[in-house]
Parts: sequence; C-alpha cells; structure tokens
Amino acid sequence: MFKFLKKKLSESINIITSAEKKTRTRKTRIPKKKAQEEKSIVKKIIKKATTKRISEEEINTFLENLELTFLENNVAYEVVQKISYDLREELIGREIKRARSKEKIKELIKEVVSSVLLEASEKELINEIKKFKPFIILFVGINGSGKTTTLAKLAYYLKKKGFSCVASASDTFRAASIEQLEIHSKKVGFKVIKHNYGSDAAAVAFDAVKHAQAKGIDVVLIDTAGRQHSNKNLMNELEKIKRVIKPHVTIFVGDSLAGNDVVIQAQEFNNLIGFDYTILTKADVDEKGGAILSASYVTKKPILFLGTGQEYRDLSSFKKEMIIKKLLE
Ligand SMILES: Nc1nc2c(ncn2[C@@H]2O[C@H](COP(=O)(O)OP(=O)(O)OP(=O)(O)O)[C@@H](O)[C@H]2O)c(=O)[nH]1
Ligand SMILES: [Mg+2]
Repeated sequence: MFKFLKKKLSESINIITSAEKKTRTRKTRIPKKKAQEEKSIVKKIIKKATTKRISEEEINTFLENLELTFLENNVAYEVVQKISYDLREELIGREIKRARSKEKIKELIKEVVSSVLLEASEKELINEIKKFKPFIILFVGINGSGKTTTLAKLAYYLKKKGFSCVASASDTFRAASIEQLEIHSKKVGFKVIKHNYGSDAAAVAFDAVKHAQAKGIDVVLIDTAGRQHSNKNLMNELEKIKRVIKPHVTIFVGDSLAGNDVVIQAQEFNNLIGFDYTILTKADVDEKGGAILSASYVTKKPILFLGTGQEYRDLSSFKKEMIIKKLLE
C-alpha cells in the first residue's frame, strides 16, 4: 500500500531540494575581500550559507507536482486544495536550513496530512460499550463495501475483549445475506436473530435488541443491506432503523478501493443518515490510499479501523502515524 504515492512524493520533494542545490554553490561563495570584515557580517554570511528562502516560483512548481501526485492517487480535490493551501502557508517566507531542507519539507507534509486524518479512539469506544447494555452498533454502506465481513471481524475483536455479541440479520433484501451472516456467526461464535427475506429490517433489529436484553448480551451488531444513497426506499429503511432502534453508534463501511467514489458515498450517507465512525475495508489491496485521507477530511468523522484482509483478525487499528510513515518514508 502507498508505494506509488511514496515514490511520487519523494520525486516532488526532490524537485524543490534540487532547485535549491543549484543555487547553493553560487550563494555560499564568500568574496575574498569581505572575508576580513567584522564578526557580525561573517555570522550573516554563515547564516546565508546555511539557510535559504524558497522562492515563490519554486513553491508553485513543488505544490503543482504535489497536487498532481495526490490527485493521481484518488485524493479528493478539496482535500488536495486544503493540503496545498496549508503547505503554501507554511513554506512561503520560511527560512529552511539547507542541510535539513528535505527533512523539513517532509515534516511539513506530515503535519498537514496528519491534521487531515482523524483517528478514532478505540479506548473511548470500549468505554462507551461498557456504559450501555446492550450497546447497539449499526453498519451502513453501499453494496459490497464489506459491511457483513466487518461486522464479523468486529464481533471477533469484541469477543477477544470479553464482550458477548448478537447480530441482527437486517439485510432482508439481498439473496443469501442471512446465510452469509450465519456462516460467520458459527465461525466466530455469536447468535444471529433473523426473520424472512423481504421482512421489515427494523423489526429484526428490534428483536435482536430484545434478545440481547433478555439474555444479558453486551453488544448488538446490526447488518444492513448495501444501498446506493440514491435509492430512496432503502435509505428510508435505514432511517427507520435509526429512528426505532436508536443505535449508540453508526459505522459507515467504505471500500477504500472505490477511491474518490467512497468520498461521495461517505458524504451522502453522512448527510442522509449520519454516522459516527468510518471503517475502510480492503486497505490490504489499496495501492493508492487516497480514500483514507479524503473520507476522513470530507466527513470529519474519525476512522476507527482499517480492514486489511479476509481473516477475522484482519481488522487493524487506524493509527495515522502508520499511514503517514508509509506515505513518506
Ligand atoms: N481483501 C479484503 N477483502 C475484504 C475486506 N473486507 C471485505 N472483503 C471482501 O469483500 C467482499 C464483500 O464483503 P461483504 O462483507 O459481503 O460486503 P457487504 O458490504 O456486506 O456486501 P452487501 O451485503 O452485498 O452489501 C467479500 O468477498 C469480502 O471477503 C478487506 O478488508 N480486505
Ligand atoms: Mg452484507
């Protein structure tokens, strides 16, 4: 993941640092006559030799390259604009020590990218789960984004933390969705509450909550049918589940391979339904990584986990340092 973006970013950084190298020889040459001048001037000369104000032209070329690199890697346009604007603010009129210029620019990019990435606190979520019994989590997203798999992974994760789970088969729409959830439930070890296909998704969730209350189960995980935000009926169904069940947390599950599209989906789901966290799946096959940056910035909702494979254990904590490291080092 990120290999391509990493290579491109270092090429962009090289443009600015090599432009600097060209001027270095010229600027460091100290005229013979002035070498005897008083100390303060010598100090000034030394300062001139070690620092350099980057010209506006150099900044423009650098930022253009950087913008292109981000755009090529599925980072949404408004995110690119934000990163570019912040970097320009940081770079203009700034004296950067020559010896450290490459490092310094990397640091600045890291700072700006870091401000865009919102990281959720797993600890906080666990503390919240402890406050309510049962704690209710609703999964939403478009078709095939990885909702059901992620639900099973989260059940596996929660089980390891000592919480019991029950799943609501509220995808009553897609053929075989209930059987798929049941297969996961057998492997991970949680019960599934189900009705027939075509029945009311909110009613299934209601029964799952009742079951959890009766059996003292800690967490209810509600699986839902994948839907495009333009599908009014299915969006109304989600809205009904939210209204009737009042989940403590709604998680938007997005496919990071969808690139820029996932940003639009996240925005629409956020506007129409509202959610608290994002989980981006298929990060193991996502070479570009732009969706992760963009979804976080556009929705202003923190990323809770990344799906990093097809095994139940492949649910990785989202640590922005890790992403930035992969991106820039
Ligand atoms: N490589 C990889 N594959 C994943 C990941 N998460 C989910 N998948 C795969 O993506 C496919 C779709 O996953 P589902 O969990 O069925 O997706 P869904 O959102 O429930 O789909 P619908 O119910 O049809 O809307 C499956 O083949 C999963 O194995 C992941 O993190 N990495
Ligand atoms: Mg599903």
